[in-house]
Parts: sequence; structure tokens; C-alpha cells
Amino acid sequence: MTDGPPLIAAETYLSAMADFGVEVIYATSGTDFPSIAEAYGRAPQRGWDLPEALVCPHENLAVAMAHGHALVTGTPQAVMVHVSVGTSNMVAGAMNAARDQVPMLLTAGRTPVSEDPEPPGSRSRFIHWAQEMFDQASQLREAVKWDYELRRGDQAEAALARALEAAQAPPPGPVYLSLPREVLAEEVPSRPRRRPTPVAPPAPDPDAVDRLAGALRRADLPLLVTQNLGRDPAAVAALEDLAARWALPVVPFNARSMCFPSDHPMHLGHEPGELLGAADLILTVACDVPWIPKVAAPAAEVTHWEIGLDPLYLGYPMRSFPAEGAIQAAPAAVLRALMEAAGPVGDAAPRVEARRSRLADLRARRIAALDAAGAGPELTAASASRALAECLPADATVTNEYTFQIPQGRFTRPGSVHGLSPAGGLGWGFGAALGMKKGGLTGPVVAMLGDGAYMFNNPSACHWAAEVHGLPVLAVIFNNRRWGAVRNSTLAMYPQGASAAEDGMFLADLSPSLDHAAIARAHGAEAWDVRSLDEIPAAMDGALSALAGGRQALIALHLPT
Ligand SMILES: Cc1ncc(C[n+]2csc(CCOP(=O)(O)OP(=O)(O)O)c2C)c(N)n1
Ligand SMILES: [Mg+2]
Repeated sequence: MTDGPPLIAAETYLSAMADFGVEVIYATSGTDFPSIAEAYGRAPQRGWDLPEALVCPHENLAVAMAHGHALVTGTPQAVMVHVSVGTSNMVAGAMNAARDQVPMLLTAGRTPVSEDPEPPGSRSRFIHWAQEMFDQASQLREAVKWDYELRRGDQAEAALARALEAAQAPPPGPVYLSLPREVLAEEVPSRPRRRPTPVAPPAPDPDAVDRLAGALRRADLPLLVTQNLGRDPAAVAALEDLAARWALPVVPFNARSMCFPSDHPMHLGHEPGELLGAADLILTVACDVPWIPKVAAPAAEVTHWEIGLDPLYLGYPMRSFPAEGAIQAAPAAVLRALMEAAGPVGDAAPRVEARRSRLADLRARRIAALDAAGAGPELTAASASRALAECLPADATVTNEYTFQIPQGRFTRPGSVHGLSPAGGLGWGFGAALGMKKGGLTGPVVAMLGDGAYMFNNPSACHWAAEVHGLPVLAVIFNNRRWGAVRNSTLAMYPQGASAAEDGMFLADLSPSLDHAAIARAHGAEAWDVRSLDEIPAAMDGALSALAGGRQALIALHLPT
């Protein structure tokens, strides 16, 4: 029962959203949302709690914040943008979320259809004609699991429940719901609503697990490669046990989460190297690209199994890694089942122990190489990554967008680091850090950004959100005054070419560089310029104190190149 004016669809939609567990709507709004504003205005009178609505002054920021929020809570948050053009600005973020399997509810208004004075919400601005599209959702349909346009006000809650169950059904991902202005304004009845149905993930197939366990028992040199198993802390714990018992070397390859503690004796670094060609059994877990055939490939007779909620990455048009089989289930469940099925080491012990000592030598060599690369005294991406990581407290969380070197971070805690989606849509790391803070992280949150990545993040929008929404995060800029990755790619393809004569800098040069510290200060942040390795501890100390005092901070690292 409700007091006040008759209910409109925008009200039931928003109250259902709170009821279904969405905490925040990251909003870059437009002329299509008067009914949303009206619903928020009426909520106190109705005695309703609606999701917190947070202004994000760019759609890219809104999606990145929802992405970061979902990474730390596991729950989908909502993004609300303006019609066709707002949707356009949201597409790269949607691609990132899709390839990173992050649930989120993307919503957009839809320009009014009616050209008549009635019904409420009909066209009243000149833009309402030009903003209509034949198929607004087509812009991001490839990036979402489900999309729909709300047709009737009395279906708002049902459409929302459908959207949220689709976003969360394994593997999770973004969904898109467009909300026409007239429909949001429709008067609707109050009635019981259906909740989204939670979907339990598939259990690992016992026969497949038995076959894989047999292969593990027999293997001379098994190898586990993962990219994102660390998304689930339970999977990390299960892998620690399995790797320790079976002397199973683990290589997080292009990892974007803390998949395996760097201090575990079976952590063999971040590149498979000679292990790839030598392995007779390869397990790839939550890993879209286990190796790059153009660079290195396993032996032809290798036994290869793929494991994950979507082990073949069926959303990728082409992907051709030969495998004996795939097990579709959550990695934690598969690794625990594998531990059980493989049983005690028993008579395989001599082979397992010999392997353990061989791998200890290899691990020592790889750590020495990592140490050498990260050593000073020069300020390089590697040495800066190491020095910064050494200053991070145990409860810090890092987002990485490009130049920070995760291997030098030597992370050990699940959830301590999150890298850019394999879709590679730059403009994510700063917003994701803000969303993680909003999602409830209490420790320091640090966005490690290339100078190029910083600009893709719309720095003004990010600093503004940090200031206005009280989300103190630290941005560290690796300023090499270039899109280094673009240059490296040119040099790698044409090492002797005409472009190499220009040092590969054509279309990669960002000099002269911005004064990043001044930009940050202009937005209320405390900021430090760092030109040598030994300045990092003091700058980090100052920045962490700023965060503890509720202020955003920025460190501009001036790398020699
Ligand atoms: C939205 C988007 N546009 C363009 C690219 C292509 N791209 C990949 S890496 C890169 C340069 C990154 O530069 P920076 O952040 O400075 O890091 P650096 O390579 O210098 O370490 C670009 C432009 C991209 N990945 N995403
Ligand atoms: Mg750069």
C-alpha cells in the first residue's frame, strides 16, 4: 500500500532494484529520466529505500565504477545512461565487462516515440527526434548476454528480475535494458513481484575429473596455466593444496587477478617459458589464451584440459587450442574434485619428489631474473613496480591498467590486484578503483595507470567523482610520455623497417607530457612528482596518509622513457 500520488513505473522499477540487492546506480543521465528523478523525490514520502544514485560525469566512468564495485562484492550494480548516445559511450566498458565475466545491469533511456501532446513523457525537445534509433541495443548487443526494451510499465519489475538473473547466471556478464520515457511514466498497480532466480553453477563431471586425475598421476611434467582463477579466493586455496601435493607448477599467464601466491614453492613465474614445450600435461584454468602459438607452443603429443565456467570462451569468434577435453564448472569445484580423485601421491612419490626439486631450482632462477629486472638504481617500469608494491600495506588493492608490472608486485592475497579485461578497453583502471572503494573496500585502493591510460580514463571525471563522492583513491601515473605498447608493437612487426628508423614513435608520441600532479591538485588531490627510485617510499607514505585522511592522491612517476 502506498500513500501519495498514483504509482508510476519508475517507482516500482527502482524499489524492485533495491529489493533485488542493487546498491548503487551509477548514473550519467539525460532528458529521458524525469520519471526516475520523480521517483527519487517521492521515495521519502512513500517510506521507500531506493538504490543510491551516484552522478558520474561520463558513461565510461559509470561502467568502470560498476565493474570495480562488482569485482569486490560479486553483485551486479546498475548503470544508467542517456538514450542512443549515452549507450554509445558505454560500449567499451560493456566489452570489458563481458570479456571479464562481470555481472552488471546496463540501462539506458529511450527517446520518446509519441509525437502527440499526450501521453506523459511524449516528445518535448528537438533532440527527441534525432536520438531515436532503429535498434538502439545493436550498438552493444555483442557485449551483453541479454537485452530488452521495456514495453509496458506494469512489466518493469518482471523485466528487471529477468535482467538480473541473466546477468548473474554463470558465467556472469552485463545485460542491457532500455527504458522508454513514456513507459517509465505510466501509472501502474502495486502487486507482488517475482525475484530473480539464482542459478547454481554446473558441477564438474565425475568421469572427466577421473580421466584428468589419471593423467595427473601419470604425468612426468604437468603444468597449470591460469589467467583469472584468482577471481574466486576458494579456487586459490584449492590450487595451493593441489599444487603442493602433486608438485604441480603453476604459471599465472597475463594474469589479471591474484591467482596463486607468489611465495608458494610451486609458483613458477608469469611466463611458462621452457615448461610449455616440456610439459606432458597442461591444465588451463579460467584462461582464455593459455599460450600464443606465434610465440611458443606445447609439444604436439601434450595432453591438454581446459577448465572454467565457459572453458571454450564461446563468445570469441575464433579460438583454436587443441584439447583432450574441457570441464565446465567453477575452478574451485574442479580443483577440489581433482584433489579428491587423484588421491594420495602413494607410489607416484619418487616421480613427484624428483620433479619438486627440479622445479625448486627453476623457480630460484626465475626469481633471480625477476629480482635483477626489478633492481635499481634506475627508475624503470620494473623497478618502480617493485618499489611501489613494497610500500603497499597488506590490505591494499591495486587496479592495473598497463605499465605496472604485476610480477614485480609479488602479490600473495586473493583480491589484492585486478588487471584490465582481456578486451583491453582502455579507460577502466581509475574508475574501477573508485567503484571498488564505493563497493566497500576499507584498505587503500591504488590505480596504477600508464600516462596514456590516465587520459583514456577521463581524468577530470574521475577526480571529480573521487572528490564529490568521498572516494579517496591513489592514482599512480607511469609517465613515459608515450603509448609504449603501440610503439613496441610497431618495432616488433617492423624491426628493420622505415618506422623503426623513427624509433617506432609515429602515432605513439604523447610528448610534451601533461603536468599530472597539477591536474590532480586542481581537483582537490594531494600530489607528488617522483623522478628517482629512492623518492618512492616518501611519496607513497604521503599518499597513503592522504587516503587515510579522506583525500584523494596522485603520484606522477617520471620514467626516463
Ligand atoms: C579504448 C582503447 N583505445 C586504444 C587502445 C590501443 N592501445 C593499447 S595499449 C595503448 C597505449 C597505452 O599507453 P600507456 O597507458 O601510456 O601505457 P604504455 O604502453 O606507455 O606503458 C593503446 C593506445 C586500447 N587498448 N583501448
Ligand atoms: Mg605511456
